[in-house]
Amino acid sequence: MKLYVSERAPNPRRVQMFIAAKGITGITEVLVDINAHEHRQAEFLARNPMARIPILELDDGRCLSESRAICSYLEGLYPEPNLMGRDADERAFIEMHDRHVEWYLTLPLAQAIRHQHPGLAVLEQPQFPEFGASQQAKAMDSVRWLDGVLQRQPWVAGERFTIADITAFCTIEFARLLKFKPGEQGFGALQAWRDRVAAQVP
Ligand SMILES: N[C@@H](CCC(=O)N[C@@H](CS)C(=O)NCC(=O)O)C(=O)O
Repeated sequence: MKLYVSERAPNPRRVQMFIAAKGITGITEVLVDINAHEHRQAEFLARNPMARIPILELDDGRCLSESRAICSYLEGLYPEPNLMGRDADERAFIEMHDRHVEWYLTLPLAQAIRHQHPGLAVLEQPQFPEFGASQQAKAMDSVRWLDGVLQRQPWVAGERFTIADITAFCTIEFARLLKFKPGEQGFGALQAWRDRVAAQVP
């Protein structure tokens, strides 16, 4: 299998961390230069018409995009260590936590960066800085929420490390582009959790 990734991009990083956490080997990484718009060329669009990375190209040539779908596929192929839930109950609750992070933290934060950071102008045109600032405020509400969650429990979805921690970690790391460091902004539980995740997964 081949995984199409790009340097410093948070969504491919989610899948790369998932692969590392599972100890999966043998997937070849293909580097895509999104700043040079390689992902908007016909060859790439044939693999994902949405022009987004990551993509997992299967050995039969089919291409799977969307980070969570790729993770679900890999979880099925490599069940251990389990990162997405062992039964219907656990699967549903882990998915809920993962989606809370993705929709209420990752998405506004990504918009904040895409619309405010000069380095993202090559991908996001036109940029609307005011919209970006409004999204940053929403993302900060979710940061407060997540810090509260992590004051009560060790991991985002509860008592063990799951895909929800990977999604949240990649998001918090991406927020460095806005000079966000949880510990320096009073989010001690979030910082301690971030350091534990960093120590656990390459
Ligand atoms: N929902 C998608 C989002 C993928 C995505 O937005 N990837 C970014 C890189 S992190 C991308 O391909 N950006 C290219 C662009 O904005 O043109 C997923 O979960 O994989």
